[in-house]
Amino acid sequence: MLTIHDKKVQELEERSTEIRRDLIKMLTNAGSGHSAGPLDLTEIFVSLYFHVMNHKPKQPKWKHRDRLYLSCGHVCPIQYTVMAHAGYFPKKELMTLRKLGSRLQGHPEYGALPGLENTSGPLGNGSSQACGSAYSLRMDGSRSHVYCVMSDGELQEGITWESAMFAGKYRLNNMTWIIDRNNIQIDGNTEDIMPEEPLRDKFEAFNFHVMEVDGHNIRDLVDAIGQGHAVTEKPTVIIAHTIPGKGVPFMEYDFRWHGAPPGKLETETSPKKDKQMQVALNELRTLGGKIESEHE
Ligand SMILES: Cc1ncc(C[n+]2csc(CCOP(=O)(O)OP(=O)(O)O)c2C)c(N)n1
Ligand SMILES: [Mg+2]
Repeated sequence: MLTIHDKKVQELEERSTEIRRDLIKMLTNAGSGHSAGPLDLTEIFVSLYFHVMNHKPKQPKWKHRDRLYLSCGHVCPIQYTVMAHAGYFPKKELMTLRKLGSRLQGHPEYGALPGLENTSGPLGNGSSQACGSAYSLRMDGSRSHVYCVMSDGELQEGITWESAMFAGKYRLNNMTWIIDRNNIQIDGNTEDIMPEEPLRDKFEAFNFHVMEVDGHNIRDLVDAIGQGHAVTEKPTVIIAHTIPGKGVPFMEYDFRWHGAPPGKLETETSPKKDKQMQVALNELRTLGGKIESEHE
């Protein structure tokens, strides 16, 4: 049974702040990349890698590991940052994001970096990759659990629903999907571009066990994941409600930060480009957590 103590929640909250700070620095240094999704997925990735998943960073191919399939590949800066903190590769490599020859490309490539389970970027594919993995692990009698992190924009891809149909039919109860329900996609708000609601009803119709949580509340996330483990005969989907750009107020709720790093976009409410990284780092202090340096 998956549980979490108050002290651990606090530790993971502090870790989340440190990770958001590293994210801001790496994105600014790269000069391109996505900000909104990675910032809002921080607690989800921190909970998975630092509490939920059974894995060994120094033995990335360990047979009994849980598997994490990232479907919306463009949010990989958060996965890279959390993996570096977890010990998969040196933290200093984060500064090579999107550079020529780097292992940390703008969309993840299977085989490039130890610990990645799949290649992603074309939206929608991760859910079917996760289904194949969950199905075959079950055939092997494995106790490993399969997680798939996906975005709400991906729910507009037909393949997502094909894989949902498969997961429902084969009752893949060794699989949990976590949807980043941040309500934005590349060009605007999801409900304006292609309405997705009622999501809960849709997933229930596909034979999923559905839960909804605040995607920034580590305790609620961990509890929901634990409840999902206990479900028999059905896959689980957790609709995680998040705030795009979470932690950096001038980015929050604004879809224009979907694909822009600090320093590359000026909005009515943002600081001037050259001040954005510093302002973002200062604002993150108010979220709490350990501060590595008073002078960036
Ligand atoms: C099949 C496919 N179509 C289009 C794209 C281009 N694209 C990349 S991200 C994105 C927005 C999708 O929305 P979401 O994943 O919810 O983005 P976020 O919440 O991170 O802003 C689009 C259309 C793509 N990567 N793959
Ligand atoms: Mg989205």
